[in-house]
Amino acid sequence: MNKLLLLLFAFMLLFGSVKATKRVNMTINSGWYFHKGDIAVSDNNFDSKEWKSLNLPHTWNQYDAFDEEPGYWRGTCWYAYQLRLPNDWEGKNIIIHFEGANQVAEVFVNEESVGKHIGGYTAFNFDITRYLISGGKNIIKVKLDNSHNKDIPPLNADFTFYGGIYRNVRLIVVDPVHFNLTDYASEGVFVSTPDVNEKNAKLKVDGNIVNNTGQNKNVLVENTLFDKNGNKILTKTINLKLGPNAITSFSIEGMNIAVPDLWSPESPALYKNVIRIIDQSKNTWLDVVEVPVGFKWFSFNGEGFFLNGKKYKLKGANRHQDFSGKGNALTDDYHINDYMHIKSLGFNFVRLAHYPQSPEVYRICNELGLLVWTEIPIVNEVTPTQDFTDNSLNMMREQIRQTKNHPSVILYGYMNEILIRMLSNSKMPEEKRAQIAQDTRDLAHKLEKLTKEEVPDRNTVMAIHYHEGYNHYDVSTITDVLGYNLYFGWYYEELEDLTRFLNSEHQRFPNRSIIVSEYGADGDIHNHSLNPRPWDFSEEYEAVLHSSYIRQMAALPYLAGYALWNFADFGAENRADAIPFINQKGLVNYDRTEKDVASLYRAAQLQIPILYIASRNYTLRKGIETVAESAICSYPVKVFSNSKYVELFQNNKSLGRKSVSDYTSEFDVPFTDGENVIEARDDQGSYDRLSIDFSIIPQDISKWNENLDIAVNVGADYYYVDAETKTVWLPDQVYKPLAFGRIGGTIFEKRDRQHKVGIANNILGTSTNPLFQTFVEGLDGFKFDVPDGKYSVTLYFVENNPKSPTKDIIYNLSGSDNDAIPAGVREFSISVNSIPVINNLNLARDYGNLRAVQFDIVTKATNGGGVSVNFKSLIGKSTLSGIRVRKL
Ligand code: GCB
Repeated sequence: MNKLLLLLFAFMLLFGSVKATKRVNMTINSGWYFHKGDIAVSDNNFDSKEWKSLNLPHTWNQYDAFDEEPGYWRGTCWYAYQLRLPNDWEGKNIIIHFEGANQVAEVFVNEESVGKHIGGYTAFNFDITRYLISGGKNIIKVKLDNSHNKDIPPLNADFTFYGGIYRNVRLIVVDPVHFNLTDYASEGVFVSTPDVNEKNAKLKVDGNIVNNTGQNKNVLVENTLFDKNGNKILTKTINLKLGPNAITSFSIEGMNIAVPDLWSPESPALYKNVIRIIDQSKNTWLDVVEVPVGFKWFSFNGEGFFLNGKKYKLKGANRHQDFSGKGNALTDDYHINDYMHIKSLGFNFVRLAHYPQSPEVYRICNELGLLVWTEIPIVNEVTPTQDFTDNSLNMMREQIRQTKNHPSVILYGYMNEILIRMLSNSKMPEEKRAQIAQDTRDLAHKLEKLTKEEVPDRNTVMAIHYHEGYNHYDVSTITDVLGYNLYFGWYYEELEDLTRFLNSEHQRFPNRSIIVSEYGADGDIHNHSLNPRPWDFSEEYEAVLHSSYIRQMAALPYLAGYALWNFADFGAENRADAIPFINQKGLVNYDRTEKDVASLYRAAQLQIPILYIASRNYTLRKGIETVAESAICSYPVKVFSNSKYVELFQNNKSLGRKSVSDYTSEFDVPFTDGENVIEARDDQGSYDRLSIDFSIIPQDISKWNENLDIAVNVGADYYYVDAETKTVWLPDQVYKPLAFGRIGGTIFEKRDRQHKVGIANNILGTSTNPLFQTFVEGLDGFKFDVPDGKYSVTLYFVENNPKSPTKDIIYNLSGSDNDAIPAGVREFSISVNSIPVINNLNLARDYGNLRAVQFDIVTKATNGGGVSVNFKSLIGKSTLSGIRVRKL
């Protein structure tokens, strides 16, 4: 067509003489049926109790991934939906689009299979037009299986693989001539910005058009770019001949934008690119797609990351896609809220760990200004089969085609700690290792090649763990950027080893582009410590670790950036820490309420004044008087701030002004019994306030009369507040006259990793893991020098004997010699104030391993003798996890 005709056509469009056949794109999430377990495709017995009505998003592992039973249900389930076609869809093409279903889905329409999809984290769709009956009721069914499958990544990982149709399902209704939606469930149109600088930007559009009519078609493809205010910047139109029942590709180039408004996290300027298919003969728009465009350029090298010509530090958070009580079945609002929350803490970067996330996530990141690392879930190890390779490559291609239109995406990743299984198996022969490394490299090279072909304008990345093996086996040199998941001061070594290690890697590999792709500590808002250490799960240690990392990483100029682990706590079925089945390295809890560290990042990263009194979740405190009879307990209070000085007040009295370092200042506060109003002010005019209800325990408890209640978390060095009962559990201590404490015994030190006391197991029959996970063995007694009176004494026990996982295991107890007896083979008797109360307590035999056992005993203290609990070992060592004495 000549220019004149094009002009004429544009004129007609302007004055509305061109009709638009609108594309319909809508969710069909409501009114599905669900059947747990496999059935025949012909089972339409939706009224039976085997089928349950529900709305999507849905997962069948919402609850069982968090109950005491090991594992969660993995197998085949069915979903069904009854679809009636409106009359005006006659003659249209109908595509059913799944944003994500975990993990192998087969879709049926009216009992005919329309296709199968492998992989739980990418979208897929099918053109179901020819299977549908117009005017009648159509039954769509999805057979979905989340069984473990050695050929589908992820094979195993530290997160729960919830099964279900856990994202939106959509119907897309289009003219038979439309952009190709079934090209790996992409939009069928790909917009790129091949060359951008401050003065000029180039825009390019590629795509495929499906012509499902039996005739040749002459169409126009019109591309229009609008700026953020809706002003039209340019239009370019091309002619295209579409063969009958064929897919035709097109490309529109030569579009230049002078002085583009650049996209960056600080100023996420988005243009809108509208691409239309116009049927010349009928003056009709046949299909239209809108794609956001952000003009920017970026690069990674050994000196760091550069955005729009300037050095730029990526400050990021990883994020998993599940939520308390819901598993991964989240509506879009949950996703949007998370990324708004991340942005509000001053981050400019996110790693979508460990899998592609909902389409809404990428869209919101474009808008908010969050740079994105997206990855496919090849975690821990690969299977050396052709199917695993094919599935991985397919997932990567799906991920890329589905997300490459998003300007926020800069990094495509494909492996996480991929040698960890092999490298942590010290017994594996070298030959086997070399083979695994070779298989892993082969797959990585294939994924690398595919990614470079698909998105030459983005960078590739993988995340490795702290092990020289990645260099040794040449896995660390494959991607453009290397992410290091580093847990110094948590799983290994000390906090300051971070700098030492990164500097040495940078010196050895000066051209390597490095991101710290994970770091963090588990923190529970119910555990609080005056001497925070790794694995006490205290909020205080979590803050200590992050504060150290923030300081160290800010001083490493070559570091491209970081992404902490993790924005939020998340479901991880194999964990049994303070809260079982949850990885608690979040800045926010599983329900997104904040932990202290969230505000530490606010102070460190936001350019606005921040002042925050820390340990904010710890408003109910107890402590022993610092000086006898002073009725005062000195207790540190930290304040996070980005000002120079902070002044702290307690009940209106100034405690002085202190300088801030590492965004923190610390005060010693002389807490008094009752309400303590703590106020902070800084030199930026900010103010914060926290009311703390403090109960002082006298050093000499022998005259304590009112509300005497002493609860001791035996074996623990931190305070623990029971979330439900609000009982404050004090740290363990050794008995001194006039006070309380244990007599004899040693704290059990055998968490399965460094620095730890206690055990990292879920305790059955209780929701208070931290009370039971620490304990003392071999103790002789526990004494409280309380005044005369009536008391309730509660004793808490747990058996920890990995060899006795079930009740009623018969031990050969004959001829036992104490030292040779494994933990758990024990029998002891307890007397309270000389009265035998529990005889021959054999926890393993009578209650089984790892079950919370509790006895409440009523006793009387007379003649100044206090409450005295005595342990007599009969076999092995006595044990005690907690003790509480309450005045009745
Ligand atoms: C890692 C893994 C991540 C885990 C995390 C942890 O290195 O990449 O999936 O959740 O450590 O908390 O241990």
